[in-house]
Amino acid sequence: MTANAILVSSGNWPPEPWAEAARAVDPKRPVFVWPDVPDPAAIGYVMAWRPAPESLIGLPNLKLILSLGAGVEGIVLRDDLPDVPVVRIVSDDLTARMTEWVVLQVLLHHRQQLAYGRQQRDHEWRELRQPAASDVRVGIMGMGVLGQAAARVLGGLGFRIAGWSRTPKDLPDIDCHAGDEALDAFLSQTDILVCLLPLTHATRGILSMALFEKLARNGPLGGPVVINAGRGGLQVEADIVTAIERGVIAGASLDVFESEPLDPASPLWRLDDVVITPHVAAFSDPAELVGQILDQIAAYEAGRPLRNLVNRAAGY
Ligand code: NDP
Ligand code: OXD
Repeated sequence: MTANAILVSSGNWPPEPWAEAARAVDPKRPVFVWPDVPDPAAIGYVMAWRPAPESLIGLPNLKLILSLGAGVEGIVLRDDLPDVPVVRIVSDDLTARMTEWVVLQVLLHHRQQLAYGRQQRDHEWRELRQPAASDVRVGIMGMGVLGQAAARVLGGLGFRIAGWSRTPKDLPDIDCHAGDEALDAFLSQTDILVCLLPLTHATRGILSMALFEKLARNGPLGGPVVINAGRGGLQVEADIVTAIERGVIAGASLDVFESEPLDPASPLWRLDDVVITPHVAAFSDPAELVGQILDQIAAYEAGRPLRNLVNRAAGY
C-alpha cells in the first residue's frame, strides 16, 4: 500500500479550511484531521502548524512535514521530531501582508501617531517636530524573505536601512551586518529596530534589556523603538515593560508574545507607547497556500527537489 494520505495537525488554527482546500485541489488523495487517524500507516505527509506533540509520532511511513506557516519552531524545536524533511511556506501573499504590518508600525512611530492619538482624545491642536525619513535608521534583525521585503519598501520611503543576519549578505542600499560579533555595531546605529528573526535556540530571549541598552540614543525620535513580529519567544516581556518605563526605549509594536493569547493581566496592555496586535502581522490563507503545499508533495513523489527546505540544524 502507498502511504499517500495527508494528516492535518494545525494546533490553534482551524484544520478544516486546510483539509477542505487540500481535498478540492487533489480529490483522490485521502486527507485526515488530527486526532482522527484511522490508519496511521497510510499517512505519508503532515500539514502542520504547532502540531500536537503526539500527532507527529507513530506514523511509520511519514515522508515529509509541510509547515502551514513561515515559522517552524513549533515543529523543529522538539526532541522527538521524526527524521524526515521539513518544508515551510514562502509566499508573495504572506510576505506582502507582513510588509504592510511592518511599514504601518514604522510609520506609526516615525510620524508620532500615538502622540497625535492622545492629542486628538484631548482635543489638543499641537504640531510635533517631524524628522525626515532619511534621518531615521531602521535596523532589521532577520534579513530573510520577510526582512528583505520590508527593507525594500522602507528603503523606498527614504529610511536608512541596515540588516543583521546569521550569514553575510551583500544587498543594494542596505548596510549589511552578520553574526554575533557584528550585533553591537548594528544596534548602535539603529533608531527603529524591526525583528523578523525565527525563534531558535540561538535567538530565544534576544530582545532583552541588554540589547535595548545598545540601541542608538542619538536618533531623532526621542529614543529607540522596538518592533517585533518574529516570535514572542524572542522577547523578554518584563524587560520591555521596564525599558519603556525607564525610557530605555521610547516605544514598541508587538505582534507576538511569550505566551499567546497575551494574558489580560500583562502590564504591556496599559503602556501608552506600546502597540499590541494579536499575532496577525501576516496570515496563512489556506486557499492561497494549499496549491504550493500539494506541489511540494507532487515534487517529492516525482523525485524533484523540494523548495523552502528547513535547515533542521540551524532551526529555521
Ligand atoms: P527566513 O528563514 O527567510 O529568514 C530568517 C532570517 O533570520 C535570515 O536572514 C537568517 O539569517 C536570520 N537569522 C536566523 N538565525 C539568526 C541568528 N542566530 N543570528 C542572526 N540572524 C539569524 O524567515 P522569514 O523571513 O520567512 O520569516 C522570519 C520569521 O518571521 C519566521 O521564522 C516567523 O517566526 C516569523 N513570522 C511571523 C508572522 C506573524 O504573523 N507574526 C508571519 C510569518 C512569519 P541568514 O539569512 O543568514 O540565514
Ligand atoms: C507564520 C506565522 O510563521 O503566521 O507563518 O506566524
